Amino acid sequence: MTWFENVNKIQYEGPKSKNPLAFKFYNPEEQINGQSMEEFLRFGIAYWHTFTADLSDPFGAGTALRNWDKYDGMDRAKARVEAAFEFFDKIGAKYFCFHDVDIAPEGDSLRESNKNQDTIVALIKDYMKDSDVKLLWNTANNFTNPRFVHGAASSNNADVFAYSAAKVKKQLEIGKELGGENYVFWGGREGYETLLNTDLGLEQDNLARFFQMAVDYAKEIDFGAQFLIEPKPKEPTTHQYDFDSQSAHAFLLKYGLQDHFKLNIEANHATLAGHTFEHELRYARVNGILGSVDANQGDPLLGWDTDEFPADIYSTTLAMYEIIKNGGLGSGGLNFDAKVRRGSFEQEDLFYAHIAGMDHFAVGYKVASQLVEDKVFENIIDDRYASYKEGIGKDIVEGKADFKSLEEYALNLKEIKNKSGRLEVIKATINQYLLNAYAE
Ligand code: XLS
Ligand code: CA
Ligand code: CA
Repeated sequence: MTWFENVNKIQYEGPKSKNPLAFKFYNPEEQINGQSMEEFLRFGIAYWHTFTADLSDPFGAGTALRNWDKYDGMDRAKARVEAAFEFFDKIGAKYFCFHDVDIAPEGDSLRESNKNQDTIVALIKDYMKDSDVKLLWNTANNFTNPRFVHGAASSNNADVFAYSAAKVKKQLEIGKELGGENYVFWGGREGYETLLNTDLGLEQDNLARFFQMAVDYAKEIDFGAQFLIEPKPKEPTTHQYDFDSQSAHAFLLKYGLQDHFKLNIEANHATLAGHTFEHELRYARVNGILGSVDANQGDPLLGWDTDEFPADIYSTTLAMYEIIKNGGLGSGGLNFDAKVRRGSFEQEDLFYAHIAGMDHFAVGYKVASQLVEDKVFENIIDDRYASYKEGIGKDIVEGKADFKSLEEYALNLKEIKNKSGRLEVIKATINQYLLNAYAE
């Protein structure tokens, strides 16, 4: 039985290939800095967008044609597992990610939902035995069902807090069962719609209590996955508590959770927060909390979370620069939390889209490696901050200056000379690296 009969295993054919079912830039075996592209990039497939979603949007019904949709319920869930593992093998991705509700339907009770999870998890485990695909992360969907209308861990309703905890407990057990390398918390409904009926202080305290319970339980069952918080500023709530990297970091520090969590940075969430993707990565990197990446992009003309496949090689280059400077993503990876457009409804579009995403990150990786090797940004920054390497600047960073010594210094300054930031030449240099990387 095959679910993608028109597609064979995707091969690398090089930049000149015109075959839409081949990689042009992602060559899994190519060595960069003593590591293969495959080892460094750690691509992951998002189960929800690729196998579960039907491409509906708030204005229209689903358009996706998926041949496993001829089944219903648990039969469909089983067919999806088969299709998923065929897809992982053909596209050559070594990781996948899922929410509980992506892999198995919810039952009429929590008990029945858990039973459905167990059946499908056993099947996934069987497939994993025969392949080298690993679980990058799993998570509990505590946002879709109407019970989460007022939030999950930050709900005003303690019964919902308890129910949410039970769902995360189950997913921690499943993560352990499947050898998950990370576990994600995305607070889709952890925020508020209006302050007029919200106890913001209690909600945040409860969210922290919830995270601490998760940390304690993972320890109790000896589940060593890296915990990740995925920031997003809004959507579906008006204001989400894990707004961006910086606010998620402040939250972790306030509640003493910083040793247990890193961040899962999503490109589209960065732009929704009014930041660039690289800003979010940089903030996480310099603070030692860059854990994993949800690789997609938004549409600057649409103000919502469009989760498009990454196509902007300027952005993937600057993102890969951060990841290289971070020394890679450790147990994290590049998960395509991206969906084909509603108009790209054929099954083969899933391959075209992932090939494009993988190629665009491969380009970014290659160009960023060259930028790092040539110390392009390092030299610019060294030169720009040179005033802190000697004299008064050195005193400041070494803690030898105070307001009195600085005043004395300033009173004797004859003239302040600034240097140009040279932004135009820097941008031109990046474009030159991009254009030259594959020139003959
Ligand atoms: C939604 C989020 C979500 C998380 C996992 O915007 O990206 O899919 O990645 O719950
Ligand atoms: Ca995401
Ligand atoms: Ca998203």
